[in-house]
Amino acid sequence: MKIILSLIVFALSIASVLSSSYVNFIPYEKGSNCKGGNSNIRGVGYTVPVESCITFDFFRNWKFSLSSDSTTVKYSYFSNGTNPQLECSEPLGDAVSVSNGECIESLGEHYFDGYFVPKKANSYLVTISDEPMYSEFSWVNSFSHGDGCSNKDIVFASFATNYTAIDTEDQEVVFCSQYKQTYFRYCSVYNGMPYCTNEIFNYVCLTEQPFLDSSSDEENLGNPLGFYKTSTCIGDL
Ligand SMILES: *[C@@H]1O[C@H](CO)[C@@H](O)[C@H](O)[C@H]1NC(C)=O
Ligand SMILES: CC(=O)N[C@H]1CO[C@H](CO)[C@@H](O)[C@@H]1O
Repeated sequence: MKIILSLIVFALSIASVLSSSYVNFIPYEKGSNCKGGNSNIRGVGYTVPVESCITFDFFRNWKFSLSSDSTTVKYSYFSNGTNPQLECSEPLGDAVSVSNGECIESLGEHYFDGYFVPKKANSYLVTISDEPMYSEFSWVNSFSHGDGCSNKDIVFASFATNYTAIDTEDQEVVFCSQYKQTYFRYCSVYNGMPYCTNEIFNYVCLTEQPFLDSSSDEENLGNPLGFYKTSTCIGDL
């Protein structure tokens, strides 16, 4: 009975997330003031449904909420110390407020996707939309919920424009081939000789742990309702 009840609650919390809008952070070259069109769109961006509590790792959590006139989104950072859980009740620090069409110089102290931090800082054009928005010709790493992996079911996405350098010890860039496949290119030094390797990095609709608003009961259910991850290239390459 308890399981059935929490399944219902879980389904409801998903339904409320899916009906909401998205806030998108489109990455621009630092100093461009988010102007200059496609040639200044560069780096790592993010798309999140508003009215959601999200996490990648259950350590660093964010909550997003939309103003009643749908022009502003506030987000706060939450952390439960070393205890992994999805929890958005006591924010650390002040909420950040961003408006549709605004160009912001940083996301605040923390990146939403700690696994994928760009080497170079970006400015971000904030947009609020009914569907997730990505820059064209980007690699998109999206998490969705539902049957299959529809664009409408996305509960979080990070994306990167072609040849974005990632902040790791190795020289690492992500790029899209002409066949729309994602690659990571690693460059390093071996026996004094520099060398690079390309590794394909495509995932289509893989099962993934749920990571949106849920009680600990729901977390314990694992993945009963179909959360998926897709990493792929988009745009007319
Ligand atoms: C991405 O960049 C790489 C390296 O410069 C290039 O070979 C490739 O064609 C680019 N992909 C697209 C879709 O432009
Ligand atoms: C450090 C910290 O605040 N830990 C809390 C995380 O959440 C659990 C469950 O609510 C609490 O018991 C911990 O005290």
